[in-house]
Amino acid sequence: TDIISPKEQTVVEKEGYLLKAKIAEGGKKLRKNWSTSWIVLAGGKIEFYKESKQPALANLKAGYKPEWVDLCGANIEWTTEKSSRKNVFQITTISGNEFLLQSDIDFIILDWFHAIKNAIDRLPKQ
Ligand code: I3P
Repeated sequence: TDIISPKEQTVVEKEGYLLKAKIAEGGKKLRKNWSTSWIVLAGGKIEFYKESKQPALANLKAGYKPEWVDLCGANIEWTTEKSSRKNVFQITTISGNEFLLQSDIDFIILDWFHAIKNAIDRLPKQ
């Protein structure tokens, strides 16, 4: 169709499945709940979709808004303390939201770490 979401006009730098757990909101600790998420890195932010991109696009037409993270001023670091899983890194936003992302596959999580770190480093710091 000719229907193009404004979102789709930003360049998608990377997308794919990772395990995600949000562990804090506005600095307040949340109960950890890992789930598979379709993750889209684009336009200085990360969007988290519950399903694959196709159902997600159908959702967009219905006005579905994915959860998203503003990477401006965010911090990214590997952590071995916040999970018993391997290959976990944490993203902390300026607003005090904390997310863990994980993949058992080394090159997948490494690619994601570097893509997100590069995106953060290209953005203004505040
Ligand atoms: C949590 C669940 C998580 C685990 C977390 C548990 O239990 O098992 O998978 O995190 O460990 O508390 P529940 O489902 O009862 O909330 P990891 O898989 O990342 O280790 P934690 O409390 O040490 O964070």
